Amino acid sequence: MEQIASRFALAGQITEVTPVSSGHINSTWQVATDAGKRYILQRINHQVFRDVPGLMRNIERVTAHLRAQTDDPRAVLTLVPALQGGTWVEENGAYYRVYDYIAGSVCLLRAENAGAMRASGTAFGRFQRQLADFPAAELTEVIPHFHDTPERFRQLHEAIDADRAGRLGEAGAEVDFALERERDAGAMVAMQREGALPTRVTHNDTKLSNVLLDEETLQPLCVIDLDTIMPGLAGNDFGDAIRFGASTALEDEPDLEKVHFSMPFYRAFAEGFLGECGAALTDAELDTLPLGARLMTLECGIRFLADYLNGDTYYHVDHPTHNLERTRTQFRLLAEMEAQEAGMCAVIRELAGR
Ligand code: GN1
Ligand code: MG
Repeated sequence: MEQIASRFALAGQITEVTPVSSGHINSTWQVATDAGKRYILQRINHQVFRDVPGLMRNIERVTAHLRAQTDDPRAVLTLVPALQGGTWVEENGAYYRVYDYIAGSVCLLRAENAGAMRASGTAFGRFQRQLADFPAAELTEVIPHFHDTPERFRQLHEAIDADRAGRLGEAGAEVDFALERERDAGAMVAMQREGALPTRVTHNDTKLSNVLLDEETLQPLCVIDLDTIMPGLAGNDFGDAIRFGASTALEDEPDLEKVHFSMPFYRAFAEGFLGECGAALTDAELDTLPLGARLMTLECGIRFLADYLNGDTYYHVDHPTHNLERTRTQFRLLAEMEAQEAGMCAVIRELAGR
């Protein structure tokens, strides 16, 4: 890894490269140099991200646009140029890039209080607002049909029919839960197709853990994990953040008794998010925010489930039932959201004041 890192314009000589275990797709290392600098080195999963130049171009353009709107060096990720030019290097068919490490920052895997969710809402709402004038159509669609829930159901059906890992018997209840919800899963994409929802620049992986907070004040610094920036729907960014952050437990908590949808966390995220970008959203978009939360939770659950049935070919797993446990937390959350739908809608109406 040291050899790869040395192909980037780092300050000083590399003293240490340590793996960072986070993320389900890419691989990450922290690099330190004798100039007292730290960097984040990542290997981009090329099986998942087929068009690395297009992906990197999206990140270059979006970070430049954000950079022009702030004086705070910690408010935007900064790509480190490769020595040969460009912002990534290829070696033996693998692709790598380096970011400056953002000092004095933390990211949270779980919201311990509403303040963390409010900060995350502020960060993603600000991201949305600051990119409102960016031409979304000029971005590469890095993963086509990424949040196309009916397409995700098609992939689930394929996984069920093939039963490649022979696990279908272990997942009967989860498969039933998913299929009961297939009929309504196309609501967002249908609205998008009909032109009822504007296409925005979206992040598409708005987990709490994809926001860096100042380690002292816990105020939001910047949004990270920019790989899935694409044209998309605001309701999906809102929804994916709720799916992950408005849970009382980790995404892979095996004890379902600990997993609950938290209305206070939901409300806190909505306060932060709408406080930043609420005025820019259309009435139709505001109406889809609670729906986005349900659909993103359903979609993420069926993606974990399909990967479980396929034998864990997509997400990193630590043990054989990891994807099944992830599926179960998502479906538990979704069931609770369904029961509290009216309350979720009322919060948005109240905060948006429309
Ligand atoms: C993946 O790699 P990571 O953890 O940032 C996935 C997201 C899922 C998420 C679930 C490209 O993101 O779509 O919502 O896991 N990213 C991709 O935690 O598939
Ligand atoms: Mg991601």
